[in-house]
Amino acid sequence: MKNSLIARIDQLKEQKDAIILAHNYQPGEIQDIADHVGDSLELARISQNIERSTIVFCGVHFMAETAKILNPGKTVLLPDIHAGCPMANMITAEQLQAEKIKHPKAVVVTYINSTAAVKAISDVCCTSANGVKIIQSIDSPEIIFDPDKYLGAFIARSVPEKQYHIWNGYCPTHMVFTREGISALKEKHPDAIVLVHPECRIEVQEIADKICSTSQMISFAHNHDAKEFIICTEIGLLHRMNKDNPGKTFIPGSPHAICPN
Ligand code: CIZ
Repeated sequence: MKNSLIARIDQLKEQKDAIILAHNYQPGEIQDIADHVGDSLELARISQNIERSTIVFCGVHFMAETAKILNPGKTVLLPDIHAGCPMANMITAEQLQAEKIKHPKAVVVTYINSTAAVKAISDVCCTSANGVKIIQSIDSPEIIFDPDKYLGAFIARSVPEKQYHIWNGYCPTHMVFTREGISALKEKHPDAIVLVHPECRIEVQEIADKICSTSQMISFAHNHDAKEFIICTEIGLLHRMNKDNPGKTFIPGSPHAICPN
């Protein structure tokens, strides 16, 4: 049954001149049928070099929207139109406009987990993989960062010479990781390296061995000698980590870290 479904998907891809992109947070079986798997920055870059006329984007709304912004001439399909990102909906363009009026000299840096309307009135857009570099490249001493307060806090700690106005948004899925939960796992697996996504609470960031985006977690774990890793991000990422690293063990920081969207 599964094999015939996969064959049918492959056939449809040819017929419709389509390619499938899947985010690192997708379930394993979706990652396995995708032509490319990656984080939002990698997939945005890949989307610009695609020869096919249709992109099927297995991710949440803002990711497919980004692919469409970068490829206005292509058809971008989001298989589930209700796959939104709760964090992206935590700030509206009107709210950001009001923030800009309050801090007229600040440069607005918006996390890619945001709507196109919010991006349109921002100065720069960043991802969790390049947020620190983006802020370091900005001359202005004053930054409005939105919508994620935890990524904002991580960036502010990494580039402390600037003054920040950080929006109060967050990712509900990353809230399931707690200091107690990770400490208990660390007791069971004392040699494990703790990799924490910057969307996690500050108390969890504080006990990380390394704070990094999904793509950075993948390369860090691949290149590190350790055999065990505790992974604090959406559970879909473990599929790729397990596949790429036979002989290493990846322990979810919480079994509940499943994005409902
Ligand atoms: O940039 C992305 O794709 C997101 C949402 C997280 C990450 O760290 O990859």
